[in-house]
Amino acid sequence: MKCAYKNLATFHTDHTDALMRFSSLYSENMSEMDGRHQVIRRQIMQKSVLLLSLLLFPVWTMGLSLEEYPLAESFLADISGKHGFSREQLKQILLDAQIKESILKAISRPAEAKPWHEYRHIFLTEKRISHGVNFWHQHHALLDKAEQAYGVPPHIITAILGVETFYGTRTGSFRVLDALSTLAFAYPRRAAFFSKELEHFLLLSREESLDPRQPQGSYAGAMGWPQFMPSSYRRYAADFDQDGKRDIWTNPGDVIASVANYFTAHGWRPNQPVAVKLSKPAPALANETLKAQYTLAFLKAKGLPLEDNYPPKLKANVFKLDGKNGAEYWLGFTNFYVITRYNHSPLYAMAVHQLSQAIRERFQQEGK
Ligand SMILES: [Ca+2]
Repeated sequence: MKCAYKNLATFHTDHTDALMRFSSLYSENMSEMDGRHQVIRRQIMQKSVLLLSLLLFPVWTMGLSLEEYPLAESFLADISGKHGFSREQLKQILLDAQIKESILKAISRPAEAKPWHEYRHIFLTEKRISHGVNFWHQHHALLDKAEQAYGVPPHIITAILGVETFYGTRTGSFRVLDALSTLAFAYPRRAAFFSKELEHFLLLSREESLDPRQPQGSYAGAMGWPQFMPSSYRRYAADFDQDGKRDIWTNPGDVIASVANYFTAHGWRPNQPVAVKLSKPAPALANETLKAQYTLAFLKAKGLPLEDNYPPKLKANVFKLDGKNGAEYWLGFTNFYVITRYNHSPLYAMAVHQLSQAIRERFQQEGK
C-alpha cells in the first residue's frame, strides 16, 4: 500500500508540475503586466491549478495487494479450503478490499476513560429521550410483538438502538469489507479477532445472498441499527417478518427481534429489575465483577441496606460509579449483566438502563 500511495503521489505531483509549468509560462508571457500584478496573477493561477488538479485527480483508494499483506494471503488459503469458497472468487473480493488509514487511526485512538457523570451526558440527552419515545410510538406493534415472543421489553430494545445508532440513523459509512480487511490484515494486535469476523462476514454474505462489497458499517465492521458484528449477526439476527431475509439495515421488525433475541440468548429475565441505586455507600461490598454473583440474602446479611422487597434468592452484585456528587453505589442484577454482553462496560449498561427508564417514563406520561 505504501508503495502504491508513493507512486500515486509522484504521479499526482508530476501532473501538478506540468500544469504549474504551463501556468507560469502563461503568466511570464504577460510582459505588459507589472511585477506586482504578475505575483498576484501567479498566486491565483497556482490556486486554480491546485483546484483543477484536485478535481481531475480525486483522493485515490487502492485495492488490497496480497503480496504486501501476508496475513491476507494466508487468510485466502485458509478460508477458501475451509468453507468451499471458490479461491478465485474469494481472491477477487479480497483484492477489492481497501486498507484504510482512517480505520487504523480510529481503532488506535486511546479509549478515554470518562467518569460516569460525564459518560452519562453523552447518552442521557433530551434529544435521545424524545427520539426514543417517538421510536416506540412508531414501532409500537413490533415492539409489543417482540416482547411477547422474546420477553424483552420495548424500552430496553429502544434504548439499545438509541445508544448504538441513534435509532438507526447513524449506522456507519465504512464498507464492512474494508473495515474487517484493514483490521484483519494491517492491524496485527487484533488480527486474530478480526480475521475471524471477516470469515463470519464472508459466510454471512453467502448465507444472506449479500454482495460482500456492499454492506456498510462502523470502522470496526459493526452493522445495521443494532451494530452487530458478523458473528453476532449470524448467531442472533432474526427474520421477524419471515420474508427469508434477516435485514438489520432497513427492516425495523427484523432489527427489533434481533436485539430481543440477542438479549434472550444471553439470559435476559423478563420482569426482573436491572439495577437500583443504594441509599447508603457500600465500599466494602463494591467490586468490579459484572456478574450478579451474590444472593440478596447474602448481601443483606453483610449489612447492605435494601429498601425494596426483592426475593432473597435474587442475585446481584454491588458496584461503584463516579457520580457528579461523589461515589454512587449500585446493585446490578442479572439483567444488568446481560446488558454488558452487548458491550462489556458497566458505564454502557448503566447508560442503556437509565435511557430506557427515561424513555419509559416519558412514554407512560404521554399515554395518560
Ligand atoms: Ca425479514
